[in-house]
Amino acid sequence: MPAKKVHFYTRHGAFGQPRWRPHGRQVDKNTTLFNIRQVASNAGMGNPYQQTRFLLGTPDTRRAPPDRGAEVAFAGRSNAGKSSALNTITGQRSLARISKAPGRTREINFFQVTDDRRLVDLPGYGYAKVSRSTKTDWQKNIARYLETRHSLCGVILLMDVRHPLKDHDRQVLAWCRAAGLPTHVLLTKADKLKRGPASATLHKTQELLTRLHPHATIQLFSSHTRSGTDTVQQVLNEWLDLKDPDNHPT
Ligand SMILES: Nc1nc2c(ncn2[C@@H]2O[C@H](COP(=O)(O)OP(=O)(O)OP(=O)(O)O)[C@@H](O)[C@H]2O)c(=O)[nH]1
Ligand SMILES: [Mg+2]
Repeated sequence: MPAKKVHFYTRHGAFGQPRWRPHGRQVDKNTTLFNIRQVASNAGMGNPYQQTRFLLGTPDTRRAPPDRGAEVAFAGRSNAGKSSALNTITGQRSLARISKAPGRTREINFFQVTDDRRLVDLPGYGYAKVSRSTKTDWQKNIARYLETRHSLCGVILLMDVRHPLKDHDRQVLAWCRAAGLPTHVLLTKADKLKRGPASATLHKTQELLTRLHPHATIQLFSSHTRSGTDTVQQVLNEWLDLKDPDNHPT
C-alpha cells in the first residue's frame, strides 16, 4: 500500500481516531484508503436510522399514522435545518426535502425507523410570508399534536446557532414543558461560527434554557460537517429505546 495513504489516515483528525469496522474490529494501518473512507463516512453500517423510510405527509394531525409505538418530532423555525438534520442523522441524502427557500416543509412528515418507531418532520414556523390564518392553523395543529399524541416521546428543537430562542421557540418550549415532553435542543449550522463564539452561544443558551424548560438538554450541531450527530443519535436511541446494532464507540 502506498505510504502516502497511510500517512493521510494517521495524520488527519477525522481519520486519526480509532475507527471501528461495522463488525467491531479496529481499522489498522494496513487498511486501504478506500476502506478507511468507507468506514469514516459511514458512521452508517451501525446507524440504526439508516433504514428509515418516508411513511406519509399530512397537514392535518388527524390523518397521522396510528398513535402507537414511539415517535420523536423535529420542531423549529423555518429554515432552521430540520430536514437537513433528519437526513444527516439517518445517513440519507434525500429522505427529507431540503430547500434554500424557507417554508419548504408545510406538512407533518412521518418517517418510519422500525415498525413502531418514527421520526417526524414538523412544518417550520416563523416564516414571515405565511398568512396570519396559516400561522394560526400551524399553532393549533402543532399544539394539538404536542399535547395529544401519546406515542410522542420527545422533541428535538432546532435553532440556528446565530438566532437562538426566538419567540416561537420559547412557545414550543413552553408547550413541551407543559406536556411533560423530554426536549433536546440542537443549535444548528454550527459550521457558520468559529469554535469560540459557537461555544459561547451554547453556554449562554443553555443558561436561558434552564429557566424555560429545566430538563431540556442542548448541543451544537452541523449537518454540513456532521458534527454532533453521534450525540443526537444517542438521545434518540434512548428515547426510542433503540440499540446501536454494532455498539461502535461514538
Ligand atoms: N451552513 C449550513 N447550512 C445548513 C445546515 N443545515 C441546513 N442548512 C441549510 O439551511 C437551509 C434550510 O435547511 P432545511 O433543512 O431545509 O431547513 P428546514 O428547517 O427543514 O426548513 P423548512 O422546511 O422551511 O421548515 C438549506 O439551504 C440548507 O442547506 C448546516 O448544518 N450548515
Ligand atoms: Mg424542512
